[in-house]
Amino acid sequence: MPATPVTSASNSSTTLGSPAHPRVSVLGLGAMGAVLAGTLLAAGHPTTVWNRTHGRADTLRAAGAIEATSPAEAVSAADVVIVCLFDHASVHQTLDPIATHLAGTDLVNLTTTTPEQARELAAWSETHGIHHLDGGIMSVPEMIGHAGSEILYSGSPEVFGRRQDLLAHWGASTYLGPDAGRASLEDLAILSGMYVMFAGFLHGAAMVASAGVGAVEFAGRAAPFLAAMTGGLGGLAETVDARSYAAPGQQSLDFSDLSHIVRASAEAGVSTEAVQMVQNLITRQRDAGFGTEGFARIYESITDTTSRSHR
Ligand code: FVH
Repeated sequence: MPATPVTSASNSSTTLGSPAHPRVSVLGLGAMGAVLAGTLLAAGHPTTVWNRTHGRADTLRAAGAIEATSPAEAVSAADVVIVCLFDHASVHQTLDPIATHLAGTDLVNLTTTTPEQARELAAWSETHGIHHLDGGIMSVPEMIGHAGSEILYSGSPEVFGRRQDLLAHWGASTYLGPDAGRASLEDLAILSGMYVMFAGFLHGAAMVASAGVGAVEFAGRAAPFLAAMTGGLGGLAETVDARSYAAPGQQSLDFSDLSHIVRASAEAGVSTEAVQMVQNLITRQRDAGFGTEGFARIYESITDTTSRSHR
């Protein structure tokens, strides 16, 4: 949370923005919304905030933000409206009643939604004359405004162009094109990789626990190896883009067979689900005669949904 008060932000009727510091309103002061608002306030933007439950704006108010009593009041004081709520339903519950107030404003939705939900919000915005940009936050609140923070955007190129300087206060901004669903798609795709990796790590931790090894001790050995393995992602990606899996030097599917890991998991008395999921993807390709091809070939098991029932 910023410590710097914004002295110009004394009340909503007299606060004026400037080309360098347009007026912003942030709807939603959860863990992420509060940090997004605080960062803009610290950067000198006249900042109005609103949260469904009263009492979450105290620190921001003390730092110079204006607390609006309703979403309508909040957006009427803004050139740019930032939305960071729980989910797609809460976005509509908040914005639908104030669509007419939002007409003509730039709306940046940073709530995590599915790609189709982002496209739906883009269509809804267009119907109401609202300029919509969607964002996928690839950071946790502590990272916002610091090195390593990144937000993916897609939707209106005009909003991204107009508001690039403002967005830069939160971290690196990457614009992925006019399809409003693209930022969400890439956000959730990256998170898929993270969650499957975390599940694999926890699976390993459960295996070694059977020998009395603590998860912290295990993490000390697993983390460097897993970090080194991410260096192989580029090679996998090239193979997938070429759709040519017979690459010499790559680990074959026959070699990658996980039956020993599945068996060791059962012997350790833990669920085999996490590793069996990968084994199923491998088995489908080996059964189809591709055992000598590279591990990246399991991409075909993932994209060919028709063969799922044959495993
Ligand atoms: N926190 C994180 O690390 C991640 C990083 C990646 C992106 N996510 C997404 O950001 C959205 C907000 O996340 P958050 O961490 O701020 O979430 P909470 O702290 O749970 O705050 C939720 C806010 O939403 C308000 N809210 C919920 N339902 C409604 C509703 N029906 N109408 C209006 N507001 C609603 C809630 O208000 P209240 O409970 O205090 O009244 C909070 O302000 C989210 O999409 C993450 O996936 C964060």
